[in-house]
Amino acid sequence: MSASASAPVCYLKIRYTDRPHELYRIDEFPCRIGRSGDCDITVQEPSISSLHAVLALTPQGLIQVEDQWSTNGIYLDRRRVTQCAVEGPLELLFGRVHIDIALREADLARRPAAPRSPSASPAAPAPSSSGEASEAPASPHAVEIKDPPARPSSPRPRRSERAEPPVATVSRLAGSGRRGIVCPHCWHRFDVEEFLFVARHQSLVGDPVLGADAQQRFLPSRFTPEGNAVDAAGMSCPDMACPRCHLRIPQAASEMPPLFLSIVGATASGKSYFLTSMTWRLRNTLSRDFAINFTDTDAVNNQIVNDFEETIFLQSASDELVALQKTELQGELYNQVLLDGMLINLPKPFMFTVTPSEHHPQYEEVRAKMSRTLVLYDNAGEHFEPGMDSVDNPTTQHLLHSDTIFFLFDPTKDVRFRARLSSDDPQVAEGARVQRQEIILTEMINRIKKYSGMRSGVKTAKTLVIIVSKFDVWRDLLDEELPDEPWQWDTRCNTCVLDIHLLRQVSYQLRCLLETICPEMVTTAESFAGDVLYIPNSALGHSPELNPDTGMVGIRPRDVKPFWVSVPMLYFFYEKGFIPALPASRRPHRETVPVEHKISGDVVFVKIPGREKPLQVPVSYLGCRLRCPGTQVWFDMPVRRRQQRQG
Ligand SMILES: Nc1nc2c(ncn2[C@@H]2O[C@H](COP(=O)(O)OP(=O)(O)OP(=O)(O)O)[C@@H](O)[C@H]2O)c(=O)[nH]1
Ligand SMILES: [Mg+2]
Ligand SMILES: [Zn+2]
Repeated sequence: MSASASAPVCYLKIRYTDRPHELYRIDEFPCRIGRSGDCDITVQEPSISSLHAVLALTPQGLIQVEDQWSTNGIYLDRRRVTQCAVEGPLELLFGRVHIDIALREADLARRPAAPRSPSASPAAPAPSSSGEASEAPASPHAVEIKDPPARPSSPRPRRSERAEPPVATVSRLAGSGRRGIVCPHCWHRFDVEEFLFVARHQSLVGDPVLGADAQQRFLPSRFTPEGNAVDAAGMSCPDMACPRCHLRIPQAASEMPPLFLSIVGATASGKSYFLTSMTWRLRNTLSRDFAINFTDTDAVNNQIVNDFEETIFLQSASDELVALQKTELQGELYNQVLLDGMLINLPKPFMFTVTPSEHHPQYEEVRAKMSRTLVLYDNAGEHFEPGMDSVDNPTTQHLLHSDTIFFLFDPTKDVRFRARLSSDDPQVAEGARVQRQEIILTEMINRIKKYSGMRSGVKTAKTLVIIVSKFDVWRDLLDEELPDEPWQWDTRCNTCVLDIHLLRQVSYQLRCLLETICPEMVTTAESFAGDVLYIPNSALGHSPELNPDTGMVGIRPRDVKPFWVSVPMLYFFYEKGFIPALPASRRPHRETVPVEHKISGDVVFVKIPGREKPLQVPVSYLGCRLRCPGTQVWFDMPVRRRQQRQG
């Protein structure tokens, strides 16, 4: 993609002390800078983290440098910064490497050539705050900076300045070619050789990041024949940890690339019940119906969700009222670590190992692709509220790494839905809590945009699934008979195939319903993602009841009948190519009417006979067979052409 004349551009100079400077012209954002060969700009220097920083665009179009939880940080004027805008020329220190960034190439050429030591006395005034500094390369400040004796003297950088390579344009394919390990706790990206090991000898306790009681973490120099590290007391240590947050990463998670998935929604929208019912169902159906094994990567990490599953599905007193606790804002669901002198709460991820079963029809071909660690996060709804995102509480940063987001929209929290419902569910009772859920969605979008530098007007490549929860309460509003399982056995595959045509058709019906009742949800979702799927869902299949003893709502385990609870995840697996779809030839026969259509941007205008106004259908439904919500006639959408996505 080439930049237009008005597109934001900046220039970046790496002032190495021992080799020629490098100069880059950057017109693609976000631009990743780090030691890893996967970064857009690779800086081969030990003090640089594998992914150290990104240059991102703010929604206002400003270029911003953002630290990516690097170990040695970014310094501006000797102060550690997590982000700073590139408004004028900036002279930064990434670990021990001097990196200058400016909006104009000419501004970089004027920077003082002498390298500075990170331990130097006060640095020159920041160019961004003092125009003169950037104009005066021979300023006293530049002279004042002393090189450590071992460092090369100033002529060398000058030579290298002359030997500078021609300006390179950094171009990058969005999301392509990433390697390395991503920590499921702090999302730090690192190379496999950076893994720390967890000391096992009892005497080796006290860790600077995890506290005095934690076993020490160490970079090993000796290994056992099995590949375990050997700690200072000579013990064999199999457990590995992240070099940044020091939290333990199960071995399977280090071997199988992660698939991050975020569950988002307002408080009490049903996220925890959904997660619990979904994982329980997946354990039971995936192997039987789709030849996929779905197991805990590590029982310790998944203990909370396992306990939840037991509460609802393995309860001995199945007639007693039980309830899952509300997701806490702090406490046992979070790991507290000391990073950069700050106590930070990181949400505990749930990790599942997904592998094809040996009887999978294409076992050999798909084994590598399908062996993945599914990493899920269950936040408290409050974490998604505006203003709840902070440096010391980066609890929703997984959003950046997830390529699919499940957003739970709860109709019982919407007054307009409530007005159409006649249910005795306590959640729709007069006075029960209501919430504007598009604000949560907007905040989520803003966070993703802010941290990833997504340009305004560009849609994300992430898939957004709007899960409309508590279907048991609003079932009558959807004019559609739904089968319990939208998948069928396929004798050729010897597994089930997902009825993707039904899912798209139901998604369209549901979209029409939401567009009528709460159009802002549809507009907000579709302004962010080109691929939005709407799925009805009920984690419980029936309403909770008020427990007179506690005054809280609870459920009786024997009544729980989840509905379509595994469907969003099956769709996710289908999108990843893990499970097959029902062939179009096996769709049920429908009498369709011929329609005229016109594609305009991301909308298809479909002229239906007997309807005055054309239907406006998103292009993501190209190739689908849909039912017109008003006339109830079936029609075929034009066939999908290649669509461009970005983000
Ligand atoms: N009718 C009905 N109610 C449900 C269903 N699933 C969950 N609920 C109710 O929704 C309420 C909130 O569910 P949670 O899963 O705790 O909500 P949450 O989104 O995790 O909330 P936070 O943890 O506060 O963010 C509970 O009182 C449940 O009884 C469902 O399928 N149908
Ligand atoms: Mg919860
Ligand atoms: Zn980490």
